[in-house]
Amino acid sequence: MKVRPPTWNHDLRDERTAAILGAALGVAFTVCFVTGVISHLVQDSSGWFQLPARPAGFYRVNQGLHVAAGLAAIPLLAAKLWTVLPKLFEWPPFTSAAHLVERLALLPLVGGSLLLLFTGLANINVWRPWDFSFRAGHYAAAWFAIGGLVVHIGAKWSATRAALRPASRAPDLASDRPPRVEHHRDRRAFLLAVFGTAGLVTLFTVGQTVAPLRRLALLAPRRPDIGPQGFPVNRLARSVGLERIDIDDYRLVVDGPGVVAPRSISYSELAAMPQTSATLPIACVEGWSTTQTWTGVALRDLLAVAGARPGAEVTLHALHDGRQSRAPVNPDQAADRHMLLALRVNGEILHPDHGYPVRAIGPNRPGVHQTKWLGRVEVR
Ligand SMILES: Nc1nc2c(c(=O)[nH]1)N[C@H]1C(S)=C(S)[C@@H](COP(=O)(O)O)O[C@H]1N2
Ligand SMILES: [Mo]
Repeated sequence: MKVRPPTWNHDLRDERTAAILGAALGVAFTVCFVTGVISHLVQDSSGWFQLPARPAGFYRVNQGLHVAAGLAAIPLLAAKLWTVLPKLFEWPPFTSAAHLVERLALLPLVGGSLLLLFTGLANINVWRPWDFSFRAGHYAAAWFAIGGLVVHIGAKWSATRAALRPASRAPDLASDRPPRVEHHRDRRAFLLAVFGTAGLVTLFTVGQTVAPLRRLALLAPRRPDIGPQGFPVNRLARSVGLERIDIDDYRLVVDGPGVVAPRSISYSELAAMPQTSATLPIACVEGWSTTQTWTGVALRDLLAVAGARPGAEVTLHALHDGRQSRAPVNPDQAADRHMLLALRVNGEILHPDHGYPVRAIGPNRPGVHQTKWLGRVEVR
């Protein structure tokens, strides 16, 4: 005789419920994986993979999808784990070599998924209770999870397809009793609650990047319309000691082996150069974005003044050191007329927290590359 806690026999723990939740998670994880790999490669400045400047909003959509799909996956994963929990206590633990492989793949799949959702959620809330690099750790966990997922899908493909057939009368996972009629009603209510929760999580967070829904972004870590000059700030000028800059001493240096005439340009000289305006988003890797109209000197105009060779690789340097103080500009973006060194936003001089005196802002760049408090443009 087998002894189990009574809830182990819950009717909702059947193949069909598990299959429906699994299929939804498969979609969410695939979206997260593809968008995540793109974002990772884009941030890897040495990388072979470089985003073109156009379409200007691609990265914003990529990252909005990444974070939205990850957030929606949290209730889905919780429900899925609850549904299959009895299986983890199955005895004997495996019955064949194939079964053993399938079960071992659950370790990276479940472990990796939990790690991804936890670190992702913590990171977008700017809470980092670990000492590894978030990006490296999150990326490594993604490969574990996706490896486990591929094995899992391979092992479960036909069973899942069978369980998803409309007339499926899949047996209870944990007992041999035939399903009851009410069972289907209960399952529908359970799935409605789970997908409803995922939907509400999306509705109350996605306004951080989908402007028309911004008033509903009640669960989002950042409200897209709150902050100096009407949009948010993570990194304050105070935190890098740049809240007061002596503008008469300020110089933007343009140098490096890629220029024939290195320059050191004052703020008033920059303001006297031809000004270009562009409406462009800051699209943070954390999934929030804000679109503003920026005005300043086009990078390509500045490069022309310094006699940069065409196709040069540019690195932007902030006036501070450390985290996020440098960013690459690839040749396609450097040649774009809207790759700006902005002095103004919506007509106003930049607030110190938005990078006064000069910040980078260009099309299709991750937020972390839109360097604030620019001090140097290095050309190679
Ligand atoms: N110099 C500098 N520029 C920076 C950052 C920074 O920490 N230092 N943060 C970047 C990030 S991650 C984003 S998303 C955008 C907007 O960040 P903010 O919210 O701190 O303004 O600016 C970018 N520019
Ligand atoms: Mo960011």
